[in-house]
Amino acid sequence: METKIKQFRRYTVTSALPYANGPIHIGHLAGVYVPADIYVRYLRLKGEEVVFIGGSDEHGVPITIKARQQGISPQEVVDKYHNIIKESFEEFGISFDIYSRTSAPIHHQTASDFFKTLYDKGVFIEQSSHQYYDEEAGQFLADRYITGTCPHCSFEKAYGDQCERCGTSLSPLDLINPRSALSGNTPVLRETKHWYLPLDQAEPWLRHWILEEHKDDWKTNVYGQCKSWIDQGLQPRAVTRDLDWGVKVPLPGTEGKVLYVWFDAPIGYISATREWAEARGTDWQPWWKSADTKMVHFIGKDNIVFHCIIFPFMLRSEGSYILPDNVPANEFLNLENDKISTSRNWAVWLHEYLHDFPGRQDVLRYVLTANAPETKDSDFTWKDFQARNNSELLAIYGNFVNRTLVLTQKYFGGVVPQPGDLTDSDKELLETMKAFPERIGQSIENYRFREALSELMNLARAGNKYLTENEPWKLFKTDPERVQTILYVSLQVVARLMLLSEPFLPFSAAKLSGMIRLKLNTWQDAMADELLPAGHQLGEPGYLFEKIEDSAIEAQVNKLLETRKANEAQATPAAKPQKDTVSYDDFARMDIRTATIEHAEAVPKAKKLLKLTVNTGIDRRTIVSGIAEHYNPEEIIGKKVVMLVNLAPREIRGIMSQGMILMAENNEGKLCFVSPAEDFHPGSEVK
Ligand code: B3M
Ligand code: ZN
Repeated sequence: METKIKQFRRYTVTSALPYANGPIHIGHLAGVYVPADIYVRYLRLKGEEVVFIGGSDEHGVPITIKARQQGISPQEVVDKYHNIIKESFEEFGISFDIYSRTSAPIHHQTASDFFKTLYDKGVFIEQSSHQYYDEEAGQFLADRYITGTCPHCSFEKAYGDQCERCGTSLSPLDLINPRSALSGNTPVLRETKHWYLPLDQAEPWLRHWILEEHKDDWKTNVYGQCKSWIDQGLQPRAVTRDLDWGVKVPLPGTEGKVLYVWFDAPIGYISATREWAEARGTDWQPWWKSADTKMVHFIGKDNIVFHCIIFPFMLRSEGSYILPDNVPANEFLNLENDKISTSRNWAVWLHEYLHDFPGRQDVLRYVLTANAPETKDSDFTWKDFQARNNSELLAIYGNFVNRTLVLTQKYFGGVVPQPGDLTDSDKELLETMKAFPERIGQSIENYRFREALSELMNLARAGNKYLTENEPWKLFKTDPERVQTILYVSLQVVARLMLLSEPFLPFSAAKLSGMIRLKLNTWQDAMADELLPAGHQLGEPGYLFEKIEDSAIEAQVNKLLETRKANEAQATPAAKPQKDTVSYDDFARMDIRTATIEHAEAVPKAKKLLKLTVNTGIDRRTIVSGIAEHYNPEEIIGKKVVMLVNLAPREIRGIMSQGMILMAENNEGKLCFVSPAEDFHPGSEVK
């Protein structure tokens, strides 16, 4: 629970800057942009001063790699995606005050100045070290320019900064068998100088600031991740790279060096605020430097360390900045029970959604909020999307509003009727309805958007139930006065729903505002007794939501099935063509037997080899096998295998190898034993 000891005068709300190397998908929306947008729309309605910052993150190695693959410049890559992203956010109603980009000159200036200030204050550790260099490409290999085998899980395509299979954060020197992503060559080590942020020195302060001061108001998933980072012990982190795409290091003699993308990107929030303030002719500094400003960073869980530890440490080291009050990071959204993945095209892309479901922004906003990964990963399915539209938005909210407006039109020409005496059920609804603004507001302020939305739906549900129980359509002939009261009461609920929906369903709220001819005012207005006075002329009733048919859902599900098929086809490599025919006699000359591995050990100085003792049923013999990168000696002792026993003996690394074990490659390129399905004794012939 947030304890309100502090009074804030303004809010600086940031949302993670998406990399401009691909479009936005529903995972980004559910994790970051929809909750951030609900939060700022609510604050604005409350009359708070808010700036909502967004922008594209246009530096970093993935962008330069994409440019190289496509044979275009990094600038062309980011121009393309920045525009797609910006437009789709706009159309989706993410109400940024500014959507900037880190290739903007004002950002280069701001980031460069920030670095220089820390440098002048002596914050950095300057250190030369050996880093991988590709001699053919003439380039140092930072982050994703280098791949190799993960030392933790043996995944062969781990990156220099992270293994995508086990998630471990890596440094290039950790990789086994490093390879340049540029040439495929084995890189060499070369000396280079870099600047490091001494995060190790931040530990006592972080323990106090996060683990004590924010113990109760930061989300448990965020707090837990921070605690585990701090407990593991923080290391100095290089904040520069040998690359030519990024913000140049502003020091003499540093040609070919830029700021690390994770150093410059969060400064992008500051640059964007400056750009926004300058355009309005106001001062940006209160938004970042006044103690009465509340700063909130909306991010996904993979960005926690950068926003809770590294960026705050940078801000604090600089000295004149405030720190975030909260970092309400979300977990991940899956799609149809599978991890969203750009490279596998397993995603619902925002620009495609907007194309396939025109005018249905609010449905997606609703589903992503109702099912938001707030405390744990959650799953988006098209079936659930359809059900939530048809049986919640349409059947509860839409139905209530529509029935109320249509009946008022029909019976009273669309004029709010004069109520008569109120029954207990009228009073009860009018009373309960007044508690909703406070309740929904509290949930939003505590970053519990799912809860807030479900409260909003409870109000719609209460209205719907009231209407169903009072059945004005049956009463009109006999008791039109009672109907006046019922519709008057229902209309008060409709107006309140309109106001309170704005943060969640801004398009529907605007539509409804037109239908009842009531402007969106402030959140506080929703607490008034009467929003639509008797005599007020309403507009034309219409539909807020429409049914989503099975065919629309099937089309989306089929699209995903196609993707899955394409991925599977790619994952199954085409088999090599068949070799020349051999005679039966040729085959019969090969003596293939079952055997058992009885002993295994590494061969000194040979990374790929294991020395095995196998029981062939005929004898016990030594075999040198090239499987050390696929199996540990301990795990294969006792293994039953198939082998060619009459292969001519051969000396390998001074060891006589007598035979060959048959292996096959699995889908991930791992060599695996070919073992008979049934149990057998050593020496049985394979025929
Ligand atoms: N571009 C990473 C991401 O999209 C990064 C966020 C930067 S926020 C300053 O996950
Ligand atoms: Zn790994």
